[in-house]
Amino acid sequence: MFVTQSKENLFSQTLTIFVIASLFFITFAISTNGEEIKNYDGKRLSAFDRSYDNSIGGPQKIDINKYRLEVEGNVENPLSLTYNEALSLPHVKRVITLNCVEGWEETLLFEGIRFNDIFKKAKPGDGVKTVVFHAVDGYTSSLPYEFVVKNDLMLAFKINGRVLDEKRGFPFQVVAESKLGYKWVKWVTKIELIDTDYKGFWEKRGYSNDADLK
Ligand SMILES: Nc1nc2c(c(=O)[nH]1)N[C@H]1C(S)=C(S)[C@@H](COP(=O)(O)O)O[C@H]1N2
Ligand SMILES: [Mo]
Repeated sequence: MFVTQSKENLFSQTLTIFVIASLFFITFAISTNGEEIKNYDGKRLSAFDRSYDNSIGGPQKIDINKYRLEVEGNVENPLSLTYNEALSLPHVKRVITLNCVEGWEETLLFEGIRFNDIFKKAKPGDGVKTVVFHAVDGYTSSLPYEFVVKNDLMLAFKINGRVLDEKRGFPFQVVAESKLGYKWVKWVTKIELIDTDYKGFWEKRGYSNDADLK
């Protein structure tokens, strides 16, 4: 009976309960992937979860074990990186605002890898003019190579401290800082470097290929 237990027994019981509770807590913290960051650098961030979705095919499921980030086109060293290989590149964090042509905007803390680090590995050839992004839903868009290099753009894998999900573009979203939302390709599978201009999904349908914010 409990009342007749020795002090040692009580102590080991308490310790066992404490250890089990801690394990539960750690498992929970890992599975929820940490608390969402709500404020950063004195800036109030928009929410990670939203009800609306304006992507051409809706949320996309990607099997991360089969996933490869391909880098090809006019490059000396074509790449086919696993998720972990891509994440082994240095990480950067920035608060950036996305503006959609529909009129809404959101300010989020993006964490990602730098295109310049990817390019360093792939070794683009002379004459590369455009970076084309291909996505799992068949969507494409592009940015001028010089623009990506000079602005040190990133390919994000986290928003507000949380790993991207099926809606947010897991595993990677292009963070096309200072360009309209349709350049921010989600569910990226391939980065293609070409020597010509390119028109993506919305650009072919009449949206400006510059996509500069007005
Ligand atoms: N693969 C893919 N990426 C996409 C789209 C899409 O339909 N498919 N829509 C674009 C448009 S129009 C906008 S405004 C942004 C929205 O990104 P968000 O989910 O980060 O707000 O995603 C862009 N990236
Ligand atoms: Mo958009």
